Amino acid sequence: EYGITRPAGYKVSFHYNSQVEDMHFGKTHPMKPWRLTLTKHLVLGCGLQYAMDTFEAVSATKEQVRAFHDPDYVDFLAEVSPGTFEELCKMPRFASHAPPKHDYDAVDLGPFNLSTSPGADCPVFDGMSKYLFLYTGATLAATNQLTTNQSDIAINWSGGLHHAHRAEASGFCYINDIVLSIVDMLRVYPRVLYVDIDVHHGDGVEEAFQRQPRVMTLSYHRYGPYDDTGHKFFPGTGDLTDVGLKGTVGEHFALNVPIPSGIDDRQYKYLYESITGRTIEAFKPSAIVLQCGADSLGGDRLGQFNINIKQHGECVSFVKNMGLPLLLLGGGGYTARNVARAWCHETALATDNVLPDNIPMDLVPRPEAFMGRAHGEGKMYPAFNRLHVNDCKDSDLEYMVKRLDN
Ligand code: TV1
Ligand code: CA
Ligand code: ZN
Repeated sequence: EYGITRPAGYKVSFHYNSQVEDMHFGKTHPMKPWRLTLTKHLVLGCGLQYAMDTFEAVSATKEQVRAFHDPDYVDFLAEVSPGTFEELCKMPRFASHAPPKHDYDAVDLGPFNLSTSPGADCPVFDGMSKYLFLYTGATLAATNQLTTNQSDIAINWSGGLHHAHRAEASGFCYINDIVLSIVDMLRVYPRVLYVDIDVHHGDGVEEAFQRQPRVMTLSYHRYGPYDDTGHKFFPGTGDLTDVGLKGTVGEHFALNVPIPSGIDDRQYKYLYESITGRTIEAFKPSAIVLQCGADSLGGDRLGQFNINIKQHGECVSFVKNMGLPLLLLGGGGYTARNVARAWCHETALATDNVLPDNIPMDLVPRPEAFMGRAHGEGKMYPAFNRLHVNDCKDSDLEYMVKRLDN
């Protein structure tokens, strides 16, 4: 309908299973799987399915998940539900994974950082096992398309859960599908570059490969105090000095770009293109995995950057232009309509299509709108749509590029 065509000379595959959409982390939890429904409808509404091979994902197996995760953790994830949680917690082999209890803790945490308390980052919810093994299955199918040369770019917007550890859920992430994908890629590719544009630090992926010189991890993220509470922006790691595990062969195969709040398109482009460009030159990856977390967009409910969809998409185009096998994954993204617009636009970029203008690229209200002028009537934007004050100094960004350039 919009003149969508298949890309010339290369193949793109799209991996998804609609069953992930029906899940609820909890009433007020910011992670909304239905953002994937919006994304799917926008992708299909634009006709992008005609530009790629679409695959219905099947669940990963426990054995596949054990390629990175602890076997007890995998069994727990496969069996847990709100109804079985308490009983499982009492079983000795799971109870041994419980954290020490403090009565000042805001939420009760069970084994593996899982919880049924309402405010938990990683709640146990109905259908959780299905959800976890499905998004992982989609990432592994996408990976298989690349490693068998059946696709040049493979996409799974339901994946990209970068905080999960070997035996611990963290920050809305339970199974680290990214680590599982890269472990599988290492069978066929000599070197894999992981780039992470989610507003949070890709700590789980970095940690998993901290001793592995064949995997370079590069994360751009908000870093520093969250606000005036003194708390650090989650997860609080990923400083400039964090370059992989010292004294191992993995040292210097991790890079971190800690960024203050409010970074704009121009500044982000400068950082991203100079640092990613030089990293690719130096590391010479055989394949690239890009975690496209959409919480780095302006107006995100949790994020604190001011970048627009156009620049977010240019991060995708930049690595795509390297012409290497490319895995595109989702991740964070908490203002659902913007997540869908960004990932649909990036599906179009991956397939060399241009979308009609009625998918807005500018999410961030202009400063004058924020001041209540441009939109007349003195109307204020709702709190979650407010621009963040830009604390990024160009001179500091230049300093970071120089420091990382070695
Ligand atoms: C339940 C209900 C959980 C409301 C969590 C925001 C909630 C948050 C909630 C929340 C929230 C975080 C912390 C918790 C430090 C921890 C997918 C002990 C309104 C990849 C994960 C952010 C980001 C975790 C994941 C963070 C990703 N922020 N309301 N929780 N405390 N956790 O700060 O990188 O995007 O916020
Ligand atoms: Ca990041
Ligand atoms: Zn995030």
